Amino acid sequence: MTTVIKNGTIVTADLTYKADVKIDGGKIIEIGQNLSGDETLDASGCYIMPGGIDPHTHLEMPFMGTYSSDDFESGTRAALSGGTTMVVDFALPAPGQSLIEALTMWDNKSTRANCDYSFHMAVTWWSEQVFKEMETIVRDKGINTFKHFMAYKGALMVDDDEMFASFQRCAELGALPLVHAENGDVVASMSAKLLAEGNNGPEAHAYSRPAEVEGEATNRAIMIADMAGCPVYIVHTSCEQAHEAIRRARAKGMRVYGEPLIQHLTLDESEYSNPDWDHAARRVMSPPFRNKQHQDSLWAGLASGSLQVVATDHCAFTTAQKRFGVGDFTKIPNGTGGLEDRMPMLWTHGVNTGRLTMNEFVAVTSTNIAKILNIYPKKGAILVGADADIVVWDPQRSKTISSKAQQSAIDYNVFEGKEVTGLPRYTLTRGVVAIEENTIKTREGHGEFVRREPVTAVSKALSQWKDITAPRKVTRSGIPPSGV
Ligand code: DUC
Ligand code: ZN
Ligand code: ZN
Ligand code: ZN
Repeated sequence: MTTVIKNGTIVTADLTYKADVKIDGGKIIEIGQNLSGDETLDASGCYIMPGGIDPHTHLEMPFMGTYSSDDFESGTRAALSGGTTMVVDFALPAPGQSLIEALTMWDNKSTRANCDYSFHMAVTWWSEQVFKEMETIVRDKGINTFKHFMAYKGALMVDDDEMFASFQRCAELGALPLVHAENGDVVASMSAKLLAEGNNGPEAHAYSRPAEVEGEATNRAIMIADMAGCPVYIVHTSCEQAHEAIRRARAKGMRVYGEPLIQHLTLDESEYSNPDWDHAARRVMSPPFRNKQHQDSLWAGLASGSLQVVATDHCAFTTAQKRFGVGDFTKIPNGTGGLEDRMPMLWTHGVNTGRLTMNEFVAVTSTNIAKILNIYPKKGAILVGADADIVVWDPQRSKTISSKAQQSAIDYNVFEGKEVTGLPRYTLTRGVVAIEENTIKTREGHGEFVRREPVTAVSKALSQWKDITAPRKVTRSGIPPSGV
């Protein structure tokens, strides 16, 4: 059976033009004028764009004594409802646990996905076993990214020697390291001090993680990647200090990528001074929301290309879960939702305000990350042969965001009450209509795992320390001056 999307305007990362799109067997088979097929979807007044890819989600993740509340079913339903057709989730081994074993756990959870998905593998500890398993993960399991936490001391955090070893292994395997860049030692020390001084509310979470701890760790991760000779991807870049480190490295010729979240772009630190404890705690995430100067820096980075991807770090906890931290902000589960709202919020605050062009919108929500993850043009493209992961975007459709109408399983929404203009008319996952305006037609289990092959063209280090594995022996001639 063929489907034709008619009367719309195709918008990709580099082109805008009027054409119909014909789909068969889950793929785009033709792009042209006056196409016909067995089924027609009307895109009059709409843009036909590659479905969004959210490269940063935590679905049903064990974390801080509980599990994040959206699983692969509700999470991917929320994604599709907002125009996102692929998610990349983090498989997280507990320290000491086999990477392969952790991946099996994530494989089992993901069978419920409504849209396609992939995984990043986290390196939360270091050993000969991890070194060996990384190769299996890349070669056999089709995963080309490894995540490192520089924060969450005593839990997920790796220190610099472990990170350096893992980055070198990534360079050998053609894998891309990802980094949660916050100085975990400083955060732990500041958290303890704040608590001891009686600052136990959610606002103290933000005080314990200022922009400096993120800037410092971002610089450190970039320098270590340079020594290891690999590119590096900084997740949830939230502040000017981190953005500045990324800009500087890119200007020097390094492959360094930065990923702001829709939350940091559109919500600011004043959320934490809300007198309602629940309101503030629901917005506790790491890094925390920042002030307007930081937000302006992130928007500028997306426009100029120094930051490449907008994600969500979707990690949703209910109010009841957030209340684990009453009396001690360090026990508030870190995380916010955003999967359903990323695309409408970015369109409203980016495209509708003139901060982003439509083509830049497609680049930062889909195409750039497809290229970085080495799945372009299967994903992230409107091209013959690409997967028909498509959003038919109606720039006139509006709504007020409300937890009452959301797909996410939690009982609130951090964007509650925000007006958005620009929403999907249709979302298609491999050619199947999953969303038709307000009608949800998602199919549990429709989602497939997307393999990602290693990238052979890894960055060559710019650092002076060119050959790390075999440092040159210093040979000297002559006799040292007497007395030395
Ligand atoms: N930050 C969060 O807020 N939640 C999940 C993990 C993270 O790094
Ligand atoms: Zn160590
Ligand atoms: Zn993180
Ligand atoms: Zn995360």
